[in-house]
Amino acid sequence: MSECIFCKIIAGEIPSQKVYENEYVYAFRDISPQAPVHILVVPKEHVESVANLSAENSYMVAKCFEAIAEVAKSEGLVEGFRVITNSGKAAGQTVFHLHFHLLGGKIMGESLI
Ligand code: DGP
Repeated sequence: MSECIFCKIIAGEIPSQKVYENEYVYAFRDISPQAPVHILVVPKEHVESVANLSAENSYMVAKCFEAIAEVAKSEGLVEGFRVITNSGKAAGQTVFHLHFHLLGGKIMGESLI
């Protein structure tokens, strides 16, 4: 059985506040929100981070971004939103299953792009 927290969330072994799901993608509210809307969008297939993407598995990034566009709309983020992914410890990645932070519901500063 996988020891990955996000694999367990996707499998329903750890509870989460699901906001979206399809064949490829699962999206749920971050446990420690950094903005009024803070949703994690993750591919169902386990890959550690952007550093582990290749021509074989990069389709999952497109699937995640298609989901992000839908979720941003359903969350009412019409004024804009930010998408962040951390790749590796030095970037602040703490869960080693590729994920995109969808942040919105407040005016974002210009720091850190
Ligand atoms: P990162 O630092 O980019 O690896 O982000 C990991 C995020 O995952 C962090 O914002 C907190 C969130 N997180 C960690 N464990 C859980 C959990 O069990 N449930 C939920 N909903 N979020 C979690």
